[in-house]
Amino acid sequence: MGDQQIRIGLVGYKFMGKAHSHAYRDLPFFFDLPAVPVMQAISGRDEDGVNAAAEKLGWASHENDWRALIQRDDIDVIDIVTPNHSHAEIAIAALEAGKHVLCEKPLAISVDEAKRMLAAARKSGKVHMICHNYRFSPAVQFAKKLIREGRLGRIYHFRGLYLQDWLIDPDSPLEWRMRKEESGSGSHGDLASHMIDLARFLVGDIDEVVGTMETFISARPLPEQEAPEKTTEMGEVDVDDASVFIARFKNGAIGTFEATRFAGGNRNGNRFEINGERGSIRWDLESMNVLEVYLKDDEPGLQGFRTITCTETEHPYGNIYWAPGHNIGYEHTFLGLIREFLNGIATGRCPQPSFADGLQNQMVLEAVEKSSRSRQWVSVDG
Ligand code: 4PW
Repeated sequence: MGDQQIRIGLVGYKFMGKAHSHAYRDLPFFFDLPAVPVMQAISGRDEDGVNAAAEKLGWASHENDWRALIQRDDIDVIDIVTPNHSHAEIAIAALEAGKHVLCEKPLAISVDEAKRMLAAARKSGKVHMICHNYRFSPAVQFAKKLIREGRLGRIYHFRGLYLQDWLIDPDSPLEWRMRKEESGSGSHGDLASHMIDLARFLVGDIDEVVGTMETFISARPLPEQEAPEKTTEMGEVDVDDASVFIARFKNGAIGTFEATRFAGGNRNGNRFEINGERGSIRWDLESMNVLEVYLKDDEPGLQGFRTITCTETEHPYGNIYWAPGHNIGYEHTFLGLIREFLNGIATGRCPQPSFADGLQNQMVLEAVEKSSRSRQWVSVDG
């Protein structure tokens, strides 16, 4: 194990805070890292909440203001897991203070913000990465390998679905993910951004889009802390509940994307199918170790999708955790990503997906939003 330490400051501590904290804790258990992460400090506005999180998640200290975290000279990395509207301000301040930055997705709430974040990252010379963790599933990495090797030939189709159902109940209370001011968009930035990242990673850049977005339930009960006396008080949902779009890729492929929080029975169904001239592949997060592969050159009579569990030495990231054949889970996608981030800091190179990928992603998101308003095809590059 290397002697170098990388001291982390985490801003936020809820769902993604837990996922990132778990990764920092587990990485040294699995790997001989060139630089070991030290869980130095966590920040959050609520003293009781952040104190309890620091203790539970294993952080050495805590702050009540992210600005105090950034000012500390015993912190090398700022890791941002806060609501989307705060990403730009925190990331830019952190980069200007000389910190490396890992940021949750979507990078920002607008293309303009994302551009400013990338400019600050480039000016700082620091390592920057956006947390599109699903790239680091071994089956997705194996899909990339097959495509890179030309096993599917020319790609014709990308078909992506990201289906959740946690908002189907109209009594489900309003929270930041349903408020445009804080989230930028709804299922679009939250779920479609992951599909866009996988599509860009596996197929290539998107040229133009046409899409539509819908809000099925536009008023929801305010959460208890905002309406303690009147639990029936309602607040406005001003983001999409679902977004669908068609895309033309720069390499001539075409794609369809559907993101929704209203697909009953689908808790976290992140799926894609890719069809090429020589074969097809399919992946589903809910069976994330498996890649289904069809190769056109297979013997007649034996043709069809074969089910490959990507836990062998031949599968990138396949058996880096356990011995071949031993499955891994959702949490390992964060280990894979953060391992690349730490290696990037140790070696002075910026891993992908970087803020440049985050900006490209934001440009696709925003083009779909424009298309939904204008009902026209919109070019991603403007
Ligand atoms: O990656 C997914 C997110 O974009 C997550 O696992 C859950 O759904 C939490 O936020 C969204």
